[in-house]
Amino acid sequence: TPLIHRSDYQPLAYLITDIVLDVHLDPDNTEVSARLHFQRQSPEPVEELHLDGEGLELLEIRQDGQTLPESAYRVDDSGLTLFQPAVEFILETRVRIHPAANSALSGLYHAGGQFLTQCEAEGFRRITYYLDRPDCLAKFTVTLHGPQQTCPVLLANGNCVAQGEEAGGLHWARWEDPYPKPAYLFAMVGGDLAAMRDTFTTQSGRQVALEIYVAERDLNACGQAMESLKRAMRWDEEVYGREYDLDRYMIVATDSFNMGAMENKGLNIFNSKYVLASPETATDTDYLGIESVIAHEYFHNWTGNRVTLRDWFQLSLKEGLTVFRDQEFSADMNSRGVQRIGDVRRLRAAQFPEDAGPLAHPVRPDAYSEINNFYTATVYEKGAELVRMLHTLLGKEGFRRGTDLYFERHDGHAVTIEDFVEALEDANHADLSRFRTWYAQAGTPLVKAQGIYDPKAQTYTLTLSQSTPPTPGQSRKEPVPIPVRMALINTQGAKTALDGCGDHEKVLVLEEATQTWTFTEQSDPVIPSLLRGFSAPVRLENALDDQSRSFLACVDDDPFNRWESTQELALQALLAGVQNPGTVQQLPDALERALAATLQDGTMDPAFRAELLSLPSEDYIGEQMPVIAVDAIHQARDALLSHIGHHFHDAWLHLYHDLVGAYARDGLSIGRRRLRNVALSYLVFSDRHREDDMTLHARQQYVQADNMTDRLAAFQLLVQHPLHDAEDILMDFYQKWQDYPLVIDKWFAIQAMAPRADTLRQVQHLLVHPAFDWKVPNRVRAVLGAFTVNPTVFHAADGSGYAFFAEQIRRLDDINPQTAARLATPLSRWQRYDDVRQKAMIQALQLLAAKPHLSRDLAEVIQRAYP
Ligand code: BAL
Ligand code: ZN
Repeated sequence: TPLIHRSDYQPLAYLITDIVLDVHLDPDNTEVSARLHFQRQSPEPVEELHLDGEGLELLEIRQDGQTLPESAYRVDDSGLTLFQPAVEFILETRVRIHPAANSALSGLYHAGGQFLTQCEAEGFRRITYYLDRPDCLAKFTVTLHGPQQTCPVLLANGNCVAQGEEAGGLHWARWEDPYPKPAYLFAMVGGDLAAMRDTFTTQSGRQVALEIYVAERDLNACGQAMESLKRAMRWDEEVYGREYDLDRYMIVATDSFNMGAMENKGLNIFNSKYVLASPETATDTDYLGIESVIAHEYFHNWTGNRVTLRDWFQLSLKEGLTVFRDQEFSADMNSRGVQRIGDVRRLRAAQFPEDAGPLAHPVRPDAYSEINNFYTATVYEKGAELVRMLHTLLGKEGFRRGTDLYFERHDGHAVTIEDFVEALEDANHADLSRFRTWYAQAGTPLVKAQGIYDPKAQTYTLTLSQSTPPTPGQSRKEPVPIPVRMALINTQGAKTALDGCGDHEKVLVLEEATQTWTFTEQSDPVIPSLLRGFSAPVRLENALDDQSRSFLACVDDDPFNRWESTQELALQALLAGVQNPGTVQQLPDALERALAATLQDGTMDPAFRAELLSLPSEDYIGEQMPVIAVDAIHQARDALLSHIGHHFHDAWLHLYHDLVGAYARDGLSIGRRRLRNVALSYLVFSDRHREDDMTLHARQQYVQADNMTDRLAAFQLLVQHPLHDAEDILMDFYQKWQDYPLVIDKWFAIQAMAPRADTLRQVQHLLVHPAFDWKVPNRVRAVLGAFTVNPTVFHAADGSGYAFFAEQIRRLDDINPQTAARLATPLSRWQRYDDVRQKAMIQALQLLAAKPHLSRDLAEVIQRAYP
């Protein structure tokens, strides 16, 4: 499949100033009439004007009111080409499409009785012929026609300007969006939906109607979404000075969606996972997910919609910036430290491996074959880290000056990452030329730190060096400016003054391959606390002994670094256990001290304590090894869990009983639930050393819980316990929740993630379960996605996991290529495993490559994974 290169960008030869759409919704045969007003922009005439179109049946075509002769255009698989187009003209087309057969969920589709659209990145071309690229900004007017009975609600972007009834039980509604926009932000919806309504008064005093559209029975599950939306609207006014610009903000929830949500102008369409929540059906994590995704899509109204992208290579311009904004919003709404730990966990779990494998690409990629494959952790999460570093380098006020200038300059335009960086520079008279390398260069830099204390001179000298390993297509790497937030901590656990200026914390910028800093007037030996708050997306090798780490784990006032020190101690114990299974027989002293300090400190935020007491994941441990020792990692981690459980058994039991409380949704209650469930899991793991059966506690909690957080935590422990028979619990859970798709997704996923000998067989059964549906991405991800994060089963040494998985991806590719391609990416990590697994993974990739009618999406992933 051909590659599209960033360097090939050409400005539009023609503008489309207005588009008027008329859509007759029908599941099997929808007709779309489009009236496009073209104006030539290029000084020279063009021979041909190509409009994108995919899977459209052309019924009629007219130019300036006249039917166009066949000699004046050509239709092929990629669209419609007009020959020798005039300087200015009106093109009218009528096409037929088939929403019910659209299982790819791109363009207009009919699912769960609703008509929905998804146009990002290139779905609009599946609705009508168009210049389907983000720099084509047009004013949209849309008239929807649909049956009263099944589609009482007809929505599109902007304002509803007219509506009426028509013959045959039909009705219609006309929507106008006053803001010119690219087609990827277009949306329309038709269905039988109820709305939860509220209002928001903007800072300038305008009233905005807020509407969340869901199935009638879900109306009582929209509270978190609505409250989050109002908080996000207020926050964007306060922190960025950005006000909402339409009279109406609509959100529609659907169970059938490829992504988490979509920021269509004034009409967001959401995966119901990020809208619906009640205490009985949603966990605390689900509630937080809703808050952040609702905010994310809302924030796009300025970062993405009002200022949009020139081309898809700039995707991180809106995604990196908007993720940064939603992370900061969540940090302001909840605990900043815990938020940061979660963000870094996600970055390390998804982005670091991507950046270290064959799918590595810069935050601003240079080439793609299928843009849908670039909605990646690198573009999103690493992109957000780059914005965070800019924020750190310029300071809060400087960053705000920069974004103010960015909005002022580029409102209503389609721009580039370069424009963003320039606005930050110009507003601050700063030079960010070296920073640009971050956008162009793939790979995670490794920073090594070496410090020497000189008691005679009373100085502490810190040497930092950086290197970035090669990535595909980039063998040589430049140094990048790395902001390293740091402090020095003395033997009393206090931060010392740095260089006598009274500053106790500093941001060092490591720009060269190696740099040295000397801190004077250090009368005591000090321990460096480096990369505080995870101030840059790098790996840090900090040569500290266990004692110093344990000390930092107890005293560091930077929440991230305190957590990191504990994680590092746990990691060392785990890696030792992997090398030599006998070593996990006891708890290393340094780790024991760190955990004990956290267990004993009842004054600390319980959510933060829960983080401090949780072990690194199997995947994270594997990432630190040259060859991922799948089974040994699992065993070492299990062993350490059970040792910690056993060693602190009484403390866990005490916590478990002490933290009981009535269900409430405030931060403290959430933290208490989280910590209590950490205690429960250690108690269950401690079983292996004891007579008493701690699963009884889990069973009791499962039965008695009045909320999904506690119920699910217990459920997961029971279902995933390698020795426990949880058949009755599985049945009970299914029966209770069978009418709640989001809860049943959890039921599927927890089974698929169970590290048990019979899991593969179980997953095979799940795929033929009556509630399994290949057309619903959430359900597919619940089984196949969860399966890939079950290391010992997916990576079973006999290759059974890979072979099974590849078969399923082949099947899925014919139904939903975008989801198939995304799910297949774990196979790209084959180099990280032993020879036997490598062979089996490559075989799985070859099985996929040989598939007839391989989609462009999946083909590109396979091609890059195994060139
Ligand atoms: N633009 C796709 C979904 C999101 O990132 O908001
Ligand atoms: Zn986004």
